Amino acid sequence: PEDAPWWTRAVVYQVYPRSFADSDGDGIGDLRGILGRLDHLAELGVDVVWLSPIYASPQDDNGYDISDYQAVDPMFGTLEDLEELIAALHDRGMKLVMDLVVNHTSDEHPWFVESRDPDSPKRDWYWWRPPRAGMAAGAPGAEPTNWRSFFEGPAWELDERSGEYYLHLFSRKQPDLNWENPAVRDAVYSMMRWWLDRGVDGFRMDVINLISKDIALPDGVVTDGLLADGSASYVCGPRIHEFLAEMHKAVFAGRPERLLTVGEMPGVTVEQARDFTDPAREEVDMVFQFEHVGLDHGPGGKFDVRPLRLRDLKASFGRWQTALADVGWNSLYWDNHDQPRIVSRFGDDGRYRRESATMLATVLHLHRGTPYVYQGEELGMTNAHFTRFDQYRDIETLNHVAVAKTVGTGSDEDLLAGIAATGRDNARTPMQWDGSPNAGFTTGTPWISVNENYPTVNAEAERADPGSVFHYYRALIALRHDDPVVALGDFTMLLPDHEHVYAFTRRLGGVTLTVLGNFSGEVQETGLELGELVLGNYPDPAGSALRPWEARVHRS
Ligand code: ISL
Repeated sequence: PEDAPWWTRAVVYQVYPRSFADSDGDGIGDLRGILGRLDHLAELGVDVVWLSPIYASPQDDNGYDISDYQAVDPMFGTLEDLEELIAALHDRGMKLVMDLVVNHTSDEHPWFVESRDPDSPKRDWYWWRPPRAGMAAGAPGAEPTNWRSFFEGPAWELDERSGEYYLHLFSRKQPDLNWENPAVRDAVYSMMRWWLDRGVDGFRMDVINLISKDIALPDGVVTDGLLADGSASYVCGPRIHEFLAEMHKAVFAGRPERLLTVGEMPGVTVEQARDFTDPAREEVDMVFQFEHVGLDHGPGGKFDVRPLRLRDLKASFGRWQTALADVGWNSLYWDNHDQPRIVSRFGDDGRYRRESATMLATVLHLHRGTPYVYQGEELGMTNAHFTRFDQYRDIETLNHVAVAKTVGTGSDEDLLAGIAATGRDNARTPMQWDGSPNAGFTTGTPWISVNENYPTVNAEAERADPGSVFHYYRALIALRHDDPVVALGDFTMLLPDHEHVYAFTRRLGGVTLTVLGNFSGEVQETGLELGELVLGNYPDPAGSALRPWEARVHRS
């Protein structure tokens, strides 16, 4: 246990800068806003801050479209502000992990601007292709492949200048870089070294398992309409392990012990994740997988929501715990800037908001892996509960609405219900600091509405209340720091078929922790023999039955 990497005992906190704290009243969060709120992070006890993109960007996808990797967007501040933030975090014993978005750039990045010229040496830095054989550029279906973009419509955009198309798996303002070209890879690695030399402590790598494409660019199988899922050609593509191993050698070799790397990997399987995180292969420390956040998606995709079946969640998490037990490492998350709020999603954000938020936290944090807390999760912040289309800002949501309205099936009511349940803006409403106007987030007009529940759900109120979600998160984080069983114990699932109770043990050196979570608003009998209570979300201890949304950790 002593020689286990430091991040087995660490908890990471994600800051989405646009929505965290605004220091200058323009309605958008910024770096000086974060600097003013470091006491909150220190009090919570987190070890690492992961900062979503603050680089120069046209903000088509809130900064995940970068036009200069080595500049801070003026909207967020200056490079000096960032250096001050790094130093201030280090002074308090915390690390800073930056977002690395290198599957694509902005179409306004100088590399892409140059690449539009067919004769430029940068032409091959992106995926340029002529129209489909025998078809005129711009004709319906003339795109080089039939792939659908993640944000609706074809994954190819025609550029009139050359009459060729470029690939964009996300928005048309996010052209995909061509990782086949060694000059692209070198440019990325040297940019990464530049940041490490400035003191950053690692990277969260955006959709990093999409960087290697099948160069034959085959069509996908069409299921409806004209477009197809092309993911077989780019999810964990042919050279992905080679590229990540090469990156590790070029960027991290010789200095990895203080660093943390986490690869965001939609569609990654548990077998692949084990390889990616096998320390002997030197690729990444851990990955974000997506299985558990797809369990409530219906046949119509993420906006077609159905209730979670707890057995599916247990089967999924259980499989990941087992597969990465001896080799590799899990990351653990409920929320981030792309997911709805967990207390609204799998809990009860009304009567049992406090109980269900803390139960969900207990179950997640007691697994083996590195937990990630997304800003506001530690307050039990809820979904936005928007009721009108004009309240939404996210490109994925807005494109989905536009397509649904064109297709014209389904009512506005159903459409609004879908985006209210799973839209990404649920996680992007401003951080709720106190009960003052705009929740203390800004003195100006926030770029997206503040959740109406801020007078009761806010950091100031929760700091003053020992029974709050905030203080419960503090206790959970401290438990991981102090108890080697939480960090490194073996995992065994209990009651896998129980429909409402999540139960498991962690074991190390003769100590057993038993973790219980009631995923319902009714009393549930477990029939389990339990030891001394270490942590629980009800003030008074009870017997073997679990009260509504109760969570407990017992030691024996
Ligand atoms: O948000 C999603 C659910 O529909 C995913 O498809 C998401 O786009 C995917 O997880 C990749 O996310 C990352 O890359 C995107 C960016 O929009 C997300 O915010 C980022 O986390 C493109 O850079």
